[in-house]
Amino acid sequence: MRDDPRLPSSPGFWRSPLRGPRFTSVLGLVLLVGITVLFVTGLVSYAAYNPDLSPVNDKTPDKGILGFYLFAWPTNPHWLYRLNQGVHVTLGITLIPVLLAKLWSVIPRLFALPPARSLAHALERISLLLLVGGALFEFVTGVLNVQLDYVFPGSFYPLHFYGAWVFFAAFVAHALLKMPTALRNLRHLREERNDLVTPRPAAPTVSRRGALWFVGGGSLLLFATTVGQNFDGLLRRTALLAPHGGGDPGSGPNGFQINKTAAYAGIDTAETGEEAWRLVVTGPAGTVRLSRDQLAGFVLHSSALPIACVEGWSTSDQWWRGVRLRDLAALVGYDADDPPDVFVESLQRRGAFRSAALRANQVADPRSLLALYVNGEELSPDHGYPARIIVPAAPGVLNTKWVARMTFGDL
Ligand SMILES: Nc1nc2c(c(=O)[nH]1)N[C@H]1C(S)=C(S)[C@@H](COP(=O)(O)O)O[C@H]1N2
Ligand SMILES: [Mo]
Repeated sequence: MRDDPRLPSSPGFWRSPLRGPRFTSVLGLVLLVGITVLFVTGLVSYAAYNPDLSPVNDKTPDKGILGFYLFAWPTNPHWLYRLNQGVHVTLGITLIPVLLAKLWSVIPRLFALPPARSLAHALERISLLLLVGGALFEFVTGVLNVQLDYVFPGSFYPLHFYGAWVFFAAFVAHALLKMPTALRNLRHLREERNDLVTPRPAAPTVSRRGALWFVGGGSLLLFATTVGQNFDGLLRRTALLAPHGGGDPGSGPNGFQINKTAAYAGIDTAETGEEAWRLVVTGPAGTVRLSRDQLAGFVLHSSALPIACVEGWSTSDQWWRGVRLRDLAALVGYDADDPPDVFVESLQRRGAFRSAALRANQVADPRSLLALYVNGEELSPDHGYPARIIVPAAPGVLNTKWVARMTFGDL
């Protein structure tokens, strides 16, 4: 039965002469480096979201020791999140062909019988279940989120975060077990035979080198049609695979990428006019209500900062102009040099990202603004008119648009 080549449990069923230890080892070592970078940039990205600030940023209850590393996200350099998230998303997409080729190269082992030869072998196979399942889960949830297909139940953050820990634990175990073999396979000129080498090779349709070029070419193609979403102008239009890449963000001062439009967020122009809109700022000294004209009469400051979204797209630096967050803290009873956290709420009544909390170090940074203008013009409705938050090095999701209320005080 085991040797019936019509059954996938038989080694003779798998006939590609490409499979063998060296092919698998090359792909495995590429993934070892790539997935480690994905894991680190992913954890860093999660920290940037300030998930330990209640009540809003934390969408991952009971993360316990998995959140041990969380730190106060810095505001320098101002492109930090743009770089981190650009690397995370672009690299993740680029590695998809390598991952698929790696899984293909070892698929005979999925069907190998008996299911377990020993306790150690049984444990190894269970860890492979976590490894392969974890890899597929992380890549699928990541791609779905980047493509704005929010089909999974619940919020993306906890799913991708817990999944990453499960996947990476199995990944480390696997790398420790296999690395010596992988390195040996690459050093020796003549390949060792193992169970991946078919006993019944079919005629080759492509050389091994050709197959590696095919995988690498696939990766290069994905890279070239994704990376442009981190840049402006013509480069952005090369990002054919990115939902925020290929489109035209328009021209003029407000002509840069928009995530959710005012119409999508249900912002009614009747609520944003000079008569209707008031910013409500609260702190220990009381509550202040300000019209946009009053805000425009404050001392205004400029800072050049990008929008960098968790989904891996970003803009170059835009010139924002508005009131410093630290000055608003001073208005309601704090020392501008030592302000607290702030909880920011939008006019928006439905949908995600209507509110966010910022950490004291972000409020204190003199470049952090409640912006009224961008690139010398009024904010457009889609970029957050009458006023929006902009903070250096913060993920886009913390830059709340259509701000209505700011509550200062340690969270
Ligand atoms: N009120 C509100 N603010 C918001 C959002 C939103 O959906 N609603 N989206 C956030 C996200 S995820 C990003 S990336 C940025 C995008 O800003 P932009 O559309 O001006 O480029 O706005 C942030 N501010
Ligand atoms: Mo975003």
